Amino acid sequence: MSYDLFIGDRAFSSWSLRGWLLFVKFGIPVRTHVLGLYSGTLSDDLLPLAPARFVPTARTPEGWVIGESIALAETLAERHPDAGLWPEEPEARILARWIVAEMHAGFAALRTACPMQLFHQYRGFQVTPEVSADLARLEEILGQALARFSDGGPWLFGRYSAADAFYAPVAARIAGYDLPVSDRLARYVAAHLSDPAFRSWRSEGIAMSYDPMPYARDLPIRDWPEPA
Ligand SMILES: N[C@@H](CCC(=O)N[C@@H](CS)C(=O)NCC(=O)O)C(=O)O
Repeated sequence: MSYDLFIGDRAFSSWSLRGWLLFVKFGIPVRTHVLGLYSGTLSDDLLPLAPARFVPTARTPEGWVIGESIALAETLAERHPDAGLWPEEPEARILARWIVAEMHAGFAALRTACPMQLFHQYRGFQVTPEVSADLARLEEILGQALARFSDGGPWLFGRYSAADAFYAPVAARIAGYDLPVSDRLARYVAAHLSDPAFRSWRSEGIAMSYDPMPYARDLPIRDWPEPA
C-alpha cells in the first residue's frame, strides 16, 4: 500500500514540490495525482479530502488525510524513522525544524515578488528592499546551516533532509529570477538544480503548455540555468 499525494502544476506549485520531495528523496512510495490548480477545479477536486484546501495534500495507506507541508514532514518522519527526514544530531535537528518553520511562515516578499516558475530565467528583475531583506535572511540562516552542519557537502545538514526539500523552491526562485546571492548560496542553488529528483519534477512541469503563462513578467528571458 502506498501513500497518495495530491499536487498542483509542477512548474508553478512550490508547495507541491516540497511535498513531493518529502516522499521521493526519502524513498517513501507515493502515487502522485495532479489537481486542477490553474484550471479552476481545485476546490471541487479537494472535496473528497476535506478539510483540505491546498495542494499538497497527502493520504496515508490507511486513508488518513494530511494537509499542510509541515504536518506532512512531521508525519512522514514519525512513520518512517529510518528514512532520515530530519538530521540525526540534536542541534542540527533543531535548526532544521526552525528554518523549515521560518520558510513556512515567512519570506512573504520573496514569495510574492518571485513566484516559482521553472520555464526560464527572467533577466533584469529589480530587487526591492523587501526582497533584499529576505535574501539577506536566507544568507544568514542557510549560511549558518551550511557552515556548521553541511560537512563539506552541498546540502544544509550533510545528508539531504526535509529542510532541503523546503528550500528547493527558494533555489528555483533564485535561479528563475537571477537573484543576487553569495557564492555559498549559489553553490546551494546549483545543488538543487542538478538534483535528479528536482530535474525530473521540472521536466514533467515544463512539458505542459500554458496560454497565458501564469505569473508572466514583462522582462527579458533566457534559458533556465542548467547546471554545468
Ligand atoms: N501552508 C500550505 C500552503 C500550500 C499552498 O499555498 N498551496 C497553493 C499552491 S502552491 C494552493 O493550494 N493554492 C490554492 C489556493 O490558494 O486556493 C502548505 O504548507 O502546504
